[in-house]
Amino acid sequence: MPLPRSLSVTSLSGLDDWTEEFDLGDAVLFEIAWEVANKVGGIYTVIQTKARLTSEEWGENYFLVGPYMENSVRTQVELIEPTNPALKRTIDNMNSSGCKLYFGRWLIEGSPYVVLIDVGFTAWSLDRWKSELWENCGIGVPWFDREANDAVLFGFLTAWLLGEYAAQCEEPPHILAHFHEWLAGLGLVLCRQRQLPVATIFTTHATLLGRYLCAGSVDFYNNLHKFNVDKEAGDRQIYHRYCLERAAAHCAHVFTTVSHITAIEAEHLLKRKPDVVTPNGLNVKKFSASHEFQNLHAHSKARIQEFIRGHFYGHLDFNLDKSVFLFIAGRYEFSNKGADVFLEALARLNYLLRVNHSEVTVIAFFIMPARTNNFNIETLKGQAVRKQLWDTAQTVKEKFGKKLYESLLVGQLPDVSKMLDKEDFTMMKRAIFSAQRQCLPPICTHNMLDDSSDPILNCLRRIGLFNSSSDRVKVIFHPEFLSSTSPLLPMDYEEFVRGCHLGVFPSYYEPWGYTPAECTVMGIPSVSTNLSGFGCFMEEHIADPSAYGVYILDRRYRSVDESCSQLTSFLLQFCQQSRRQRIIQRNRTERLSDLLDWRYLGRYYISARHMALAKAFPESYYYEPQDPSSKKGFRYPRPASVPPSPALSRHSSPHHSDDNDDDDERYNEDLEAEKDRLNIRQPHSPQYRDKSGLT
Ligand code: G6P
Ligand code: 1S3
Repeated sequence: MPLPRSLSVTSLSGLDDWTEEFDLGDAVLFEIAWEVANKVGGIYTVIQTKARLTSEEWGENYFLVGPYMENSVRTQVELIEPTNPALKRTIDNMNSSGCKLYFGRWLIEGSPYVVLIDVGFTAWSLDRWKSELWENCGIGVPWFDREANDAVLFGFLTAWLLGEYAAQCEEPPHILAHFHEWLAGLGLVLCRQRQLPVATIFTTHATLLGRYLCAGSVDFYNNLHKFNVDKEAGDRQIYHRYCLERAAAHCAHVFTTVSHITAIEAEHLLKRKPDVVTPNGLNVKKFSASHEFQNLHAHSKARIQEFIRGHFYGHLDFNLDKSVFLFIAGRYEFSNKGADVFLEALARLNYLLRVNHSEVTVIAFFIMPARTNNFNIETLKGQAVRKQLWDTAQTVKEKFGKKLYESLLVGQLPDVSKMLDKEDFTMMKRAIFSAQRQCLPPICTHNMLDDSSDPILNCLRRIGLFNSSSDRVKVIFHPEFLSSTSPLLPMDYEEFVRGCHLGVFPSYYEPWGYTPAECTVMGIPSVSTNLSGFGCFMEEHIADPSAYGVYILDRRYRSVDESCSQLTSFLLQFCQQSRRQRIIQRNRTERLSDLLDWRYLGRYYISARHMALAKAFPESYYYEPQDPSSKKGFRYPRPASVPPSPALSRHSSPHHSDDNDDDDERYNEDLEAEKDRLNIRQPHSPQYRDKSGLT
């Protein structure tokens, strides 16, 4: 008996309502990806963050399917007996036929069920399955491509699982299978070729050819319609992978991708226009007090400042309180992720800050994993020296405090000149001497294996950013993902992001881009581009993105040099903001988080599933496409209060300077920010203008 489960999404803080009347009936959803309980990249984040919402919608009828990876399973999955009788019979049958499948609960929010397949266990079938693939689909996979071999095994095993499940059901089932990315795509192709009763969705998170072409020196977006796709794939020795990807896109009942820009790319490179664009969301956590995220920023920033004190020991000739922390993070794809443009803009910013005698120091972090053999000595020494200075100060402070206390006890004001003895001075001098340094503070925190050919280091050598005293822009390259157990910078990624001022992600190839989205939900401004899915999405939904701390760099219609100038201009504007302006801007940024919440963006997945079920099972499901003109499309208005522009800033009280730090000022700042949040003020000034004259 079908369950009358109707899905609808209610309004979030004024975002548009949406209801899709849709009875799931007895449908069962399998979501299949190589990154289920297996962290490789962005697809893991999609599946992991979406799990709570999808579990709420599908309950006991939701199963994630991924590869069995022993290490991840040990820490993330609780293995249990399957609860669904048909699935239990399916797994038992497959396991008694030479496969190894595990069933469990993935220990993340929503605790979804997972079926994990040990593909290596069935490697004995690889040759047979490859020849079947060749005979039935004309796709030949070479022996040396290990990833493609895994894709073949995973594909045949998932198709087997779905076919067996269908056979084990007592009533004709309504199975919906959602496959992510080419590595999982073959299962979909086989479901269609075997005519299984399965509604299929294929989501591509990046096209293979797009990623390869962009990494080369190709003017990708202006030539999308011109590429000879077969030749390009053949030239890069990925023709078989490309065939698997293209076959999955064409066989799917519903084809989706993560952004409009990747939809255009898919149309040209995979030759099918996506039916639905499914933007990536996040699991947004709201604090009970809205200013809590500002406190977290201050707390994490203090921890980064401590690290900086150690890293720059002997060269701390800049004001840490007037320092701005920028960062780029992600997979180390130098030009695809825009590290090249960021470095060039930093060099220009350094020049502008120097000639303007700015008091601001910029510290730019590069968090991109590369091949290393551990931390370097100089970096570790920096933290040890800082610790020693701290301990010395604590010892002296204690002695001083004790003498002061004793003097007060006998009713005397202390003679301050006698509070410290010779020994104390000797100890302090020794500490100061040990904190002298003959070399410049290091750029890189680790020993790089490919130091001489590393693109970031080579670019820094060329542009001459060496952390010298006269530089207003300092650089720290941390070629490893962050971890709270690191002896150097013991912070996890989220804590680190919260403590920074601006994330800079000037990507050239970025189908979505989680890094700026994560910044936004934490209330940290970021730079993205109009070639990233995230940047385009925000441009579409916000009237004046930069006022909300979402700077969108034009990498589509400008040359690289022009984009570098525009980025320099953004960075300079950002550096010219007062603390109050940064606080206001962070409040605005954080206000956008509802837009990136799965509770809002999950609607596109619901539509795609509904559409697929209606296509595969027209007798049971009906999908009526919505009239596009009836969708108003939500847009955040331009903020009504004073924009966070340096030129237009006002003092919160007549006697304070912009960067005054005392508590009154902070209170005023927060009050101003709160007024701004509640839109109490009247419209005050025209749109934020670029004053730097750089663009
Ligand atoms: C948060 C805190 C404030 C602090 C500020 C520093 O807003 O609540 O107390 O003054 O961060 O901001 P900044 O942009 O200078 O790091
Ligand atoms: C891809 O991961 P990437 O960093 O290789 O998928 C992500 C999730 O959809 C997406 O955010 C990213 O842009 C893609 O590039």
